[in-house]
Amino acid sequence: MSDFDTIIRGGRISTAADTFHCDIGIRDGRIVALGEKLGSADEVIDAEGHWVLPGGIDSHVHISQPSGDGIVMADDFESATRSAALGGNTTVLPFCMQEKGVSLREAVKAYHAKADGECYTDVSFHLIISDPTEQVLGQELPALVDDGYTSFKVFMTYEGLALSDLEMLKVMAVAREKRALVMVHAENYDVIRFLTDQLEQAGKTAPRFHATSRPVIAEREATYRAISLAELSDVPLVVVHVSNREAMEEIRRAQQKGLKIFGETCPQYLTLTENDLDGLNMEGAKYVCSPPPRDTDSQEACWQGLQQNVFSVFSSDHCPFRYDDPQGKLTPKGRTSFRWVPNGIPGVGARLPVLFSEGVRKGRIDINTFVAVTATNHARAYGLSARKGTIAVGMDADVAIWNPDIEQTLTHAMLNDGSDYTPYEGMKLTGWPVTTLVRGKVVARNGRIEAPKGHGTYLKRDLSGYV
Ligand code: DUC
Ligand code: ZN
Ligand code: ZN
Repeated sequence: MSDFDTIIRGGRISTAADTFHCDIGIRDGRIVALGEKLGSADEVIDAEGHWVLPGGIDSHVHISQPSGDGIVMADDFESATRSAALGGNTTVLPFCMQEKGVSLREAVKAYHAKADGECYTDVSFHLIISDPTEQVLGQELPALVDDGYTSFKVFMTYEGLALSDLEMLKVMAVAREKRALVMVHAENYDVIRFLTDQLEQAGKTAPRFHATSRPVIAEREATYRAISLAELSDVPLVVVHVSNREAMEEIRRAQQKGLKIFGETCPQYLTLTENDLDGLNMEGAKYVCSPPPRDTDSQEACWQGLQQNVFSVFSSDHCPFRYDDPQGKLTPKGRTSFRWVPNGIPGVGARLPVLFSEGVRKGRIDINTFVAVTATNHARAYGLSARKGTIAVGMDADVAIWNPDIEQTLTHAMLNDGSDYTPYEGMKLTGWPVTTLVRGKVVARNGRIEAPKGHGTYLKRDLSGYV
């Protein structure tokens, strides 16, 4: 009988803290040994010349989320977690969205039904609170936190989702009581509504004006307000998908005051600008997401946020719609104004290669920061660090093995998601995750899926390490 089920031999391992060379011994899905020249195994994976990292945890993805009015998301759980695994991820955290008038419990039940048996990576769900009724706040939400749904997102914009300040305070009061973690989409709804109407009246309806309708001021103001409400409520807060310097500086200021305010940024804010929304005809719709990509100074600020620990997590905000599809971005229902273009872009498969290449290989961040912002900090923030997010004895064997030197041009075909484009098409990338193991099983290798769908399981979470 072999000593281990699997040995990953001879790789260069990096965690959020250290880099060292050794073998990894895996049994029953967990790391049981780190050492030199470990004995025998049923499968030995040669990692000589490769970098061995904790599998990515993408804590901000949208999968099979109801998107309203004839619009359909491009990914279900099978295709999204397939792309995630091919891109070096081992866990994703999508949002289970409550629609107005629907109970949270019902929403959670429906979402589990979509995910069960469909996943290649492990999954867990945040909640989106859109209808904070007395029943939701008093009964359902507290019970769901006890059941392992320990984080929830609130929106300050979008019809059907935006909460008033009063409603946000009520949600935060539950979070304080239950020690749950609140995430916020911070953009000023009234500013966006006002500017959208004005732009349309002036005939300015092209995708580019999506960015004009959601200026930095709208994000900065809402960020400041959300932080203020969190301070008043005495709760930690994650400001998600931060796109620019002013919002980043609001978060830094709060952190310097000693508040538990955390920041997240995403690949689109490091690599795209609002000029990408300028494509011919409706091509710019491919880049419509919210907040929108900004300018090169904003990109620089987002890099600084990662370098200086203002942002602790780097997520994809994968929110996929097909482009050339009546249910997607291109003139939904024949409507041509940017107002109707579904907000969101795909990125779950591209997130890690883009940051590895643009960040680590170009010398903007070191490999330990890469691991922290793509895996370890996500596990800590969202109550998974007892099992996930690092390479250590006793942890789940969630591992991505990288060829750090391979040079490729990114194409949508490499990502294997349900969309029909990637906003990162044509990027020259150095480094790629060649093998991904989820709880010790090879799920993706050399661009192919090897595990059956359903290997990925649902994770009940502990309370956040940030609370
Ligand atoms: N917010 C998200 O979190 N994702 C996609 C679109 C949006 O507005
Ligand atoms: Zn959002
Ligand atoms: Zn999102």
